[in-house]
Amino acid sequence: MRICWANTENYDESDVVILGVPDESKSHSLRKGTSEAPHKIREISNIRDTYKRGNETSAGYPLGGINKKVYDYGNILRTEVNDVISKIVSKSKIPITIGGDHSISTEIIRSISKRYGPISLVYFDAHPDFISSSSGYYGSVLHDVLPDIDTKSSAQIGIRTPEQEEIDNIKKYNLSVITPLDILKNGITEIDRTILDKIGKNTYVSVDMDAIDPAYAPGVSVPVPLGLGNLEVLYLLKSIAKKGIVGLDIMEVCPNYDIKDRTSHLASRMIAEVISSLNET
Ligand SMILES: [Mn+2]
Repeated sequence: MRICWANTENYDESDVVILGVPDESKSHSLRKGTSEAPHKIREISNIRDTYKRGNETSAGYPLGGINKKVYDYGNILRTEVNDVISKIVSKSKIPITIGGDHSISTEIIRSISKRYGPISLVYFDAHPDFISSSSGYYGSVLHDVLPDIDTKSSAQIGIRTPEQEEIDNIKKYNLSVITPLDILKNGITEIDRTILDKIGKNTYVSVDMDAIDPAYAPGVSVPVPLGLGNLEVLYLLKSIAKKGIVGLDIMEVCPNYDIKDRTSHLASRMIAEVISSLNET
């Protein structure tokens, strides 16, 4: 099943390529099931983000519509990530990857940096994923991609439950961190300006859905209260997309723990809104 935002069957003419990586082998979470997310998000998009009249089906687009050509590549294995992402970015197409556990982002970012050099990383997450005493899993993404990112022009957003080791690494590498309380205090427009001023030409955005408050996104593998509002995340995502991105991922949706599929539905609409904002790039 294709995501409802796909509007071409011709890979070569596509601007945006959606792909799923249904793999959670590098997760340590007690809550299993993120490998179900690529299927569930596509399914929900076809049920709740489309309207049917007789035999006609049409998608409920974001205001502004979608002018880019969107191709759904289907699902791939973790071991295929490097080859497939390299192929997509070699033609300057924008990959939008649905996980799976967050360590899949490590492999995507490595492939993307081979094409563009060290990238600006905007990392939405409740957790810094900056463990360095262990590697190659969903808690060590930041440390694992250090050679592939430009830390000066990168930022983490939504952080609220760092371990001491991660606090030390954030300081050591001078990584910018924006907490939910920073957004409450300074307002979304000022935070937006700060992020746009910081990021460089080649920006990759990684979204762990647990960045968002569990009230909006209960279906994640490691929920943490006191998170970002759904519209705060959306505002920043659309703004960054408008400036230009080299790729996006949406990770850690865990359908088994969701409430009436609201997290999958939110993920589907976030993908549509980001693609819509690319109209201006
Ligand atoms: Mn994460």
